[in-house]
Amino acid sequence: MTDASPADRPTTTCRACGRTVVGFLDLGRQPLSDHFLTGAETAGEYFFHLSVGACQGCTMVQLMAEVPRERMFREDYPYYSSGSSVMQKHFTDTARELLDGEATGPDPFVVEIGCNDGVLLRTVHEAGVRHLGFEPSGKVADVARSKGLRVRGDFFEEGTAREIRASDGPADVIFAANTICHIPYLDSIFGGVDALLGEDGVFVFEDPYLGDILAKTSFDQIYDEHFFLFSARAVQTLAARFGFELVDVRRLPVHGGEVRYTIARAGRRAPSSRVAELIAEEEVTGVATMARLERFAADVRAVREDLVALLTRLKADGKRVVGYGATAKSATVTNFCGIGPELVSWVTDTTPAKQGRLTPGTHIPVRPAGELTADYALLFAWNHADEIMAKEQAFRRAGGKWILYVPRVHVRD
Ligand code: DWN
Ligand code: SAH
Repeated sequence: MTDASPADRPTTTCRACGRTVVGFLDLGRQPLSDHFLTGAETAGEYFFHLSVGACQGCTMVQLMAEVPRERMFREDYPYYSSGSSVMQKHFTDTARELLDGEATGPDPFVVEIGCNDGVLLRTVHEAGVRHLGFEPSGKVADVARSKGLRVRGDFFEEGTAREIRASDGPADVIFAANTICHIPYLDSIFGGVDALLGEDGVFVFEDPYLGDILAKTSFDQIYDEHFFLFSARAVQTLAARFGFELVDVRRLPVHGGEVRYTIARAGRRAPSSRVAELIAEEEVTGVATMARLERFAADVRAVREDLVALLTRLKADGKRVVGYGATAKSATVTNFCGIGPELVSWVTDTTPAKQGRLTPGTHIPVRPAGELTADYALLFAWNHADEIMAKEQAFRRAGGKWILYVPRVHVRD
């Protein structure tokens, strides 16, 4: 792939501020990252063009094209948040923190956007605190309901938020994990937050952090669902545009590096020093400058070359390589690198909804987790490396080796 000259780069309109977004990385033709297919479905598979750019006004990094939300978040959306024990603990701890620090009034009300299978709200419910989850994906929402949680099966947006304000009153906390970065229609989100949040309430959300993505070359965080790659500076500008203020940031180790943003109505809370510190750090590393982003794009192409070269060599040597974790992220890696079943025999995954199906675009079979019999396992779920390697020690003892591509392609034996 050759670099386009600046004048040739694609542009679009920023979904955060309306100014011009200039593309810096083209990841090509890509499928829906969470659409695991039956054999019969491969013929009519949906594809879109995945490329990413940065706003020349507010610096927000974002996709250059949108996939309609109903194609992604459907009845059979197959990601279940409780599939990782580390994430279960993370969300139990997060819920306790919100309950202790924010939901302290006489009858507090906690709302979650994208509550999925109830991994966080469960703790809120057990504490006897009034709650509501918004979750448009049918089956995962049903799992949350089976835990006794109150879930509205709709997209959170201004209209649905206003209805809840009218029926339930103001929220003390509106929380979202790995969901706000999925939502291009930010005007409607902030309109909804404005309608539903109490005067002294907080809007707290955590998402993959651009600074970590650049530092680790984790380009697999870019896929249809991840519309925005947030930085503190861009989120601060965004919040201000809607009459809110970024009052705290916290770096988190989960999912390869995230930031939790706390937003309040402008002037209601004194911002912590962490906000200015993180933004200053972003200035030093040049997080959203075109020069840094173009360097990232070059790093991404180098990872592709190294990974394909390694897998091709292993195949020539007669080694069996399997994938570990049929992640949404792996759609970007396999489709961008052209990795199909000839290089990776199958992918193992604990999620029943993915098993017996084929990976999006590249059609690698997904098999249930069982005995890991392979020479090499390509760790697509690298963000859960500690949890997975701890339970797969027999694989290593039997001579199996892990292949990782974050932060660069390497083999761990
Ligand atoms: O933002 C998103 C994040 C939170 O979840 C969504 N857009 C979609 C999804 O992304 P992902 O699929 O890349 O997430 P994970 O958490 O990296 O997916 C892990 C996959 O690996 C799941 O399919 C479960 C599986 N797994 C496994 O087979 N054995 C996970 C663990 C921990 C395991 O031990
Ligand atoms: N919060 C969970 C789930 C993240 S996956 C976690 O961190 O693990 C993203 C979730 O957001 C999906 O379950 C999807 O159905 C949901 N979602 C997407 N757009 C939404 C919207 N506008 N309102 C509410 N939920 C939404």
